[in-house]
Amino acid sequence: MATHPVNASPVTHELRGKVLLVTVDNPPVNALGADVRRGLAAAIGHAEANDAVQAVLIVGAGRNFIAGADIREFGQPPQPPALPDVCNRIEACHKPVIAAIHGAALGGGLEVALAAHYRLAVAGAKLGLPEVQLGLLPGAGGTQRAPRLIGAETALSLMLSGRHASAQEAHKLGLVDRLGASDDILAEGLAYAQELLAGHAPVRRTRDAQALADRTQAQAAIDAARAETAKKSRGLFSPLKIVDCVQAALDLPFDEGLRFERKQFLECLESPQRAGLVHAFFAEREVQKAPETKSAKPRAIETVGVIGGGTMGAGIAVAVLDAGLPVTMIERDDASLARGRAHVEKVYDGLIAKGRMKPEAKAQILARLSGSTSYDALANADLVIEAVFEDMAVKQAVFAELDRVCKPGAVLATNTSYLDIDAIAASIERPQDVVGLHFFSPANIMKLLEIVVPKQVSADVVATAFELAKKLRKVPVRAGVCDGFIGNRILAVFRTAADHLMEDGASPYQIDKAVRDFGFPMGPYQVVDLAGGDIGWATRKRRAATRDPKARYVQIADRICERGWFGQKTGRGFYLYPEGARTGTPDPEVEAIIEAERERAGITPRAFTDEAIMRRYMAAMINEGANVVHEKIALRPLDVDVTLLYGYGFPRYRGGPMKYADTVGLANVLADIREYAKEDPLFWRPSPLLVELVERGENFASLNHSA
Ligand code: 3H9
Repeated sequence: MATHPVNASPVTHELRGKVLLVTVDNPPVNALGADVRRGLAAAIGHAEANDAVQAVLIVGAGRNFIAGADIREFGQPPQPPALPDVCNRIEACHKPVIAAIHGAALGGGLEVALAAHYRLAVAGAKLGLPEVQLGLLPGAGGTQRAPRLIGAETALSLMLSGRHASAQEAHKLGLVDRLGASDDILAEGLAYAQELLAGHAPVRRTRDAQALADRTQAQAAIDAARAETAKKSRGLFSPLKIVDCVQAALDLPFDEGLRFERKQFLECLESPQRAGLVHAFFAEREVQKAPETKSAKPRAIETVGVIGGGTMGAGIAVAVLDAGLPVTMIERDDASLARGRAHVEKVYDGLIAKGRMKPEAKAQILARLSGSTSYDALANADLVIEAVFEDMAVKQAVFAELDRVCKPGAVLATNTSYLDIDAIAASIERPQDVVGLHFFSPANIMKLLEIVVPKQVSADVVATAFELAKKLRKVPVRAGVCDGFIGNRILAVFRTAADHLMEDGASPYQIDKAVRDFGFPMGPYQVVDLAGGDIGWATRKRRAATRDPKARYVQIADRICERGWFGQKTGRGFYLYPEGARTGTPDPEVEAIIEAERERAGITPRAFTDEAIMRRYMAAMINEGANVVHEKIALRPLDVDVTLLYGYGFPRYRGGPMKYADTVGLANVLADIREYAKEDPLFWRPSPLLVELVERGENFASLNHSA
C-alpha cells in the first residue's frame, strides 16, 4: 500500500510531456482549504519558473473537480493565501492553464476554473455558483468573471438560484469551451492540453472577456434581476449583494470590481444568515448518520405495501412510486381502493396539466401501482407502511393482519403522528420489525421524514428506514417515541403559546404577521385554516379528558369550529376566504369572538409588539426543543433544527430554533422564560437542559457532536 508523508500537500504536480498536471486531492470533495490554496499557488509558481512546462492542467482526484471553498473554515481566523489571490495568480499565469472538470465544480471550484484560460467538462459534471444557498456570494472573482464570460443575465440566474448546470448546458452557455467525449477526465484533459499547445493557443483571460459589451442589454438584465430579487428573496441578505456585484462588473474596471466583491463577500461572511445557512447545510448531512446506520446493514427493499388510500396513504404511495419502487395499495373495499388510486392519479394529472410530466410517464409509473382489498396481497412485500385512521385499536388491527400475512423479515412501518408505537409493536409477535415512518403532508412533496424508533426495534430495521429515506430523497430525522415525536410535540407547545398571546391581547392577524416577518412562510393561524380547523378540534376533544385541569386552556379555536368555520375549505376560519380565495382577509366576527372569550376568561387585553410576540413564540419552541433533546427523543439539538426546517417552514437562514437560541444567547432565552413564568408557571417551566447549559456557560452547539 502506498503511504503518504504526514504533511504531504493535497495538491501534487508532475510533468506529463510539456504539460504540468496539477491534481487536487483533498477528500471527500476537494474543498479549497488553506493547504489546497497554498498548493495551487505553488503549482502555478512552479509552472512559471520551469521552462519545461508549457501548459498547466488542473484536475480533481476522486469524484469531483473542486466543490468550493472549505465551508468549515468560515467563521475561523483566515489563513493565507486567500482564494481570490490564488485565482488571480492562476489567471495571471503566462502559460495556458486548463481546467478539466468532472463531478462538482461549485462555488470557489468553478471560480478556479473561471480563472483558468480554457475549460473542459465531461458528462456528469455539475457546474454552479451555489454560494447564495450559504448566505454568501461568489467571492473569488465569480461575480466579476462569470458576467464577463457568459453575460449578466445568465450569470445572475446561476448565482441567484445557486443551481447546478450540466456539462452540456455549461457548454451551451459558454461556461466551458469543450465537452469531453469520454468520462476519462485525465485522458480528455491531457488531449485537450496537447491540442491547445499544438495550435499555439494563446493565454486567454476571463477578465478580458467581452460578454458585457452590450451595456444596455446588461443593464436591463441587472435591473430585472434587482426587481425580481427585491420581491422574492424575503429577508435574505446576499441576493441583492450579488446583483450589486454584477452592477460593479458592468461599471468598474476588473480589479476595482474584485475589491468591491471582496467587501460584499466579507459582509456576508460576517452575517448571522451565513452562520444559519451553513449550520443547516451540515445539520442536514449530520442527521443521516444515526447510530444504527453505522452499526447495521439495511434490509433490501424492492416491493412496498401501503395501507390506506386517503390523502396520506396516496401521498406516501406517490413518494415510493417516484423512487422507482412498485407499490401495492390495500383498502377495505373496491370503492375506497378506486378512490385511493384516483388520489394518486390526481397528483400526476396535476403535473401533466402544468407541463411537468408526459402522459406516457404517468402510465409507466402507474404500471407499478397495484391494489387489493386483501392483506394477502402483501405476502411478498419487503416493507409495508400503514396510513390508516389515527386510532390505536384500528392500527393494532392492521398490524395483527400484517403479522399474519407478511413474510419473515418484512419491515412493518406505521405513519402515526401521535400514537404510542411501542404499544403497536408490542401487540404483535415481531416487535423487532416495527418502526415509525412519520411523513408530512403532502407526503410526496414534504422533505421531512421522522424515523421513529421504538424500544424493541432491531438496528437493521432502523438502518433500512434511513436507506428508504435516501431512496425517497427525504431528509430523515431519528426520533424517539413520545406524544408527537419531535416535530408535533414542539408544535403543540409553540401553538399554545400563540393561543395564550391571542387571548392576552394580540390578534391572530398580528401574530401571523409577526411570524411571517420572522421568516416563516405562513403564520400559525393561516396554517390552521389551510390544514382544516376540524383536525385540531377533533384532537382537542379526544384529549379533553386527560388534559391537566390546572393548565390554561384557550377556547377561541373551539368557538370558531363550533360555527363550522374550518378554514379555507369552508370559506372561513380565522380568516375569511370569499369566493374560494387562497389568501384570507381578517374577519371582524372572529375578532368579536376573541373579545367575548377574553371577557369570559376575565382577561384585560394588552398590546404586544411583534418582537414581544416572537420572543414568546420562540421561547416556547426552544424550551420544548430542549426538553426533546433532554429526554433523548432527539439525538442532538441539530435534529430538532432539521425537523423544524424541513417540516414546519422554519426560516433556513436562521438555522433552526436551537441554532437561533445560540445566536440570541441561552441565558437570554432562559431569562425570558423565567419572566413569563411569573404569570403562568405551569406552562413556562424552564427545561432542565436549558438551565444546565446556562449554568455551565455552554450552548446547544456544544451538544451537536456526531451521534
Ligand atoms: C464558496 O465556494 C465561497 C467562494 O465563492 C469564495 C471563497 C473566498 N466544504 O454532500 P455530501 C462535505 S462557498 C467542506 O454528503 P454528495 C460534506 O459536509 C462553497 N466540506 O456528498 C460531507 O461531509 P461528511 C460553495 C464539504 O456527493 C462530504 O463533504 N460550494 C464541502 O451528496 C460529502 O458531501 C458548495 O456550496 C465544502 N465545500 O454531494 C458546495 N462540500 O461526509 C457544497 C461538501 O463529513 N457541497 N462537504 O458529512 C455540495 O453541494 C455537495 O457536497 C456535493 C457532493 C455536490 C459537492
